Amino acid sequence: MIKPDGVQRGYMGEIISRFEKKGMVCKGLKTFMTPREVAEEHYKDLSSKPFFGDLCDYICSGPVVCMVWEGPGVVKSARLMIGATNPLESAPGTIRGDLAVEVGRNVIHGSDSVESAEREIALWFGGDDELLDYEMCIKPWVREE
Ligand code: IDP
Ligand code: MG
Repeated sequence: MIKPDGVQRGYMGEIISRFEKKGMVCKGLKTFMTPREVAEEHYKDLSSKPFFGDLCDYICSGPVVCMVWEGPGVVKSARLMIGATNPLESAPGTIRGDLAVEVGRNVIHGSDSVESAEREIALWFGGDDELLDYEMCIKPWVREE
């Protein structure tokens, strides 16, 4: 998910392009103004942290872009492309390493496990009618199988 700072800074195209170029397939994408309850549910594991309130304010402060990307090992691969939580520790070449300087303005969220991805897709998307089932015509040039 591209966070509100990523949208406001004009990085939608840049970020989407990185996943496209990698060879991942976009199975869902939408802009969304996040209701407070959705932000709190999304980050419920962090509800005891001192920054929880500011984090939910941040996520609700403007439109986000929710995305579902498919590919081999996509959760781990996307997390590597996104970089460390603190952009000052994210490697150059990663999204956060290249585009951000503060942990509270780190431009993108990525699911940290397949289970989290399933939970988050169910939370942010309104069911299967918002997700696509298709193949890219370039698939044989990206995937060996
Ligand atoms: P992640 O986004 O890399 O998975 P998490 O630990 O799950 O990192 O934290 C979720 C989000 O909460 C981070 O992306 C960041 O925006 C925010 N956050 C995490 N740690 C801090 C902190 O120490 N101060 C302020 N915000 C934080
Ligand atoms: Mg996380």
